[in-house]
Amino acid sequence: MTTQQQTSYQLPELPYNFGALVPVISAEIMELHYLKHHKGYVTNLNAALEKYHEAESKNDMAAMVALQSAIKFNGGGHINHSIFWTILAPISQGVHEGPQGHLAKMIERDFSSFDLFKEKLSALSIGVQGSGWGWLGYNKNLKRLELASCSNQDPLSSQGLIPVLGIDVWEHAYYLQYKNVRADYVKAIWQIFNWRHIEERFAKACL
Ligand code: MN3
Repeated sequence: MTTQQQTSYQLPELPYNFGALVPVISAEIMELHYLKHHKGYVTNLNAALEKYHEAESKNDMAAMVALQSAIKFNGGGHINHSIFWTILAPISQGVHEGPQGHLAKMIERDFSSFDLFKEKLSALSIGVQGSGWGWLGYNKNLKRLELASCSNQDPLSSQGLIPVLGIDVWEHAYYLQYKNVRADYVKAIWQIFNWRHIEERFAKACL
C-alpha cells in the first residue's frame, strides 16, 4: 500500500474503546466495523484518489469519470463513519436523554415532537432497502431539519443536506448481534446517541 503515505485521508481515532457501547453494540461488531470496514473505505479512497490524480495529470477524462464511483463509495463511507463514531457514546456517559436547546426546539418545530421525530427516523432507517443510512439533516436554504435515507455509502451532501445524525443500517453494523432484525438494532441505538455532540454538529450546520 504505497498509496497510503502520499495521501491525506486517515482512519480517525475512535473516541472510546471497542467494548464501550455494550450492550447496544458488541465489541466484536465495533472492532470489525472500525478496523475492517471503515479502514477499508479509507484505503480504497486513497488508492482511487491517487489513480484519479494520475489520470488528471494525463488529461485522461475517461479514466477520471470511471474512478468517480469508487471515490463516491469509499469517500462516502469515510465521511459517514467518521460522523457515526462521534455521535455515539457509552451509556455511562449519560448524554442520552435527548436534545436540548436550539436543536430540541427545531425538532419540535419541524417534526411536532421528539417522539414523532424518533418514530419517523426509525421507520425510515428500518425501511432502507439493502444497505444504506437513515439521516437527520439540516437544509440550509430552507433553514429546517429534514429526514432522508441514502443508499450504499452515498453521503447526505448528495441530497443537499448537512448531516446532523445518521444511523448505519448496513448489515455489518448489527448482524453479528441482532441477526436479521434491523428494527431491534435501530430501536436500541437511541440509548447511545451522544446528544451533546449532535447538538454541536447542528450548531455548526446552522452557521
Ligand atoms: Mn458501516
